Amino acid sequence: YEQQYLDLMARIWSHGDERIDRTGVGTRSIFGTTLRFDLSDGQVPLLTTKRIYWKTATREFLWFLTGETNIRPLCAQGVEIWTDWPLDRYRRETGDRMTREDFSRRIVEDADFAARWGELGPVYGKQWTDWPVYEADAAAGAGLFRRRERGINQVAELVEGLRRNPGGRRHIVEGWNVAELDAMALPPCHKTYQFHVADGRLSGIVYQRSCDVALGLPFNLWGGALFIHMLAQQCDLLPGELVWMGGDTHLYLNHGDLVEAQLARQPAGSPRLVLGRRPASIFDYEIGDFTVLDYHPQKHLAAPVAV
Ligand code: THF
Repeated sequence: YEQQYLDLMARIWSHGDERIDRTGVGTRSIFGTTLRFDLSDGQVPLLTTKRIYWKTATREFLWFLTGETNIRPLCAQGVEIWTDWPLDRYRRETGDRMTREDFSRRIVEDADFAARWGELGPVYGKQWTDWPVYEADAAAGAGLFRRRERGINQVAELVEGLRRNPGGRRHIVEGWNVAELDAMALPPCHKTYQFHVADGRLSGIVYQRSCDVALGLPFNLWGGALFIHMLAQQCDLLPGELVWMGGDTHLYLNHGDLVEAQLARQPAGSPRLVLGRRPASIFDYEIGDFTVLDYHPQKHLAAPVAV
């Protein structure tokens, strides 16, 4: 299964179109790619050619499900994969060169500081669990609308929908709220999830408009697989297949050392995910509920993240 990832990496590195991207780092990019992974029997697309911090990726995913959009709960758990964007904004707006370690510590220790500087805007968690709804407000006058107190919980509705009407073609969770993109620190990358039930098995598509193949994709594949495994458990289905589709699928030019080192390695083993209990709802999973068996990765390969 992992060979697909390595082949994608090799193809981008040798044939990708080179351009200077939004971050100024530069990428090689191809457009429109598909990967498929069998998730039956607990299989997961967890890379073995470098260590993937799957607990970090799981904590991020559980954070999405809480609806939270502040990095504070992540920093409090030692998860720093979102810290660079708020830190960048803090440095630009204050001129202060605070280190990442100090910034993260301050976010955890000082609630007011976190409220002021740790917010990413209405990103994944907000759209997934509280997509805004506007209602006509007759009291305020004709043509006036008011934001309803509770938005739409797409994830709760997804679980409901899969249980009630497994054959449906509308099992979708959407992150791309066009009206709110400007308020987000970053518009969603893995923007659309669609699910499908056939023969008692739950499959899912992740559509990702922009993909950092070296750093992001291993996390995004894990997230997609995790979502399917959790939903299958909640809906009394078996996990089927994960289909990953990428729009702009790229390697950053400063990831060359990682690409060469990783392409020189051979995948080995088939890790499996075990869910230790069945929580009352999709929102009640905890980090201790997830165990990965047979994971013996080669050593971690570090690479800088483009902000
Ligand atoms: N922006 C860019 N340039 N790349 C991304 O992967 C990315 N994301 C999210 C939003 N914007 C992005 C953030 N997710 C890492 C992993 C996921 C991220 C961001 C960074 C990362 O640095 N991973 C390292 C270290 C992990 C750790 O320290 O625990 C790794 O080697 O895996 C993609 O959704």
